Amino acid sequence: SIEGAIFDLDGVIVDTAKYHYSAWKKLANMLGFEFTEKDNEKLKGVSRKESLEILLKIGGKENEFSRAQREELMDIKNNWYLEYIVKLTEDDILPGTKETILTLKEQGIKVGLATASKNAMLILERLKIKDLFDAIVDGTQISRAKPDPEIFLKCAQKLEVDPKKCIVFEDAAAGIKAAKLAGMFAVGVGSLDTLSEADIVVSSLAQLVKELN
Ligand code: G16
Ligand code: MG
Repeated sequence: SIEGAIFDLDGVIVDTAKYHYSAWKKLANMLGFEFTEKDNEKLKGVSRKESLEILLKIGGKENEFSRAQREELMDIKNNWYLEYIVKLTEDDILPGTKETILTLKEQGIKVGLATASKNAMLILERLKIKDLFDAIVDGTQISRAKPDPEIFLKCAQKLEVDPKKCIVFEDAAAGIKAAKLAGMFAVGVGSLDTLSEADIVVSSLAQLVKELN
């Protein structure tokens, strides 16, 4: 039986994925190449550093920048991203999110958040949902990015729940892989094309809530 539920942030609870995409696209254009929505799937759930590496490879510029320049490029992208993030409000919480979390809690299930984002605390403050979680693991607390299972195992540990008794809600292929490697039940939130490794796929948490009622 399930004793813990772990949520991804970007793309599951709030659609910051579109802001990440806009900011990365702007960076690619600044560097002189195109970056499509399809390219962007590869960046979902992946750390900022890894995302830049993937982006540079897409533009054929993987050998062009020093470590210091790469840090600078990541800062530029993050500042563009933050321009969107500071404008977030409670209205940006995706439909079905609170209902899903509260339903789980009513059943005595502990609820955690596992996000690769280093901006997570700012986002949670803007959305005013920090207190909903019994445990939070963000990008500042892990050393290996998804698809490594580290982040989910750490979250289960904080929740004091056996990883095998955890269910994960994820929108990224890398996150589904990480959840499966952690021995958890993986719910893909999005489309079956990109999330075929998940145990089940729902189009959104709102759809999940509808199906449960
Ligand atoms: C999120 C996004 C990724 C992003 C990563 C790092 O992870 O899905 O696309 O690259 O965070 O974000 P930041 O640049 O804010 O540190 P998740 O795990 O919440 O989907
Ligand atoms: Mg995500």
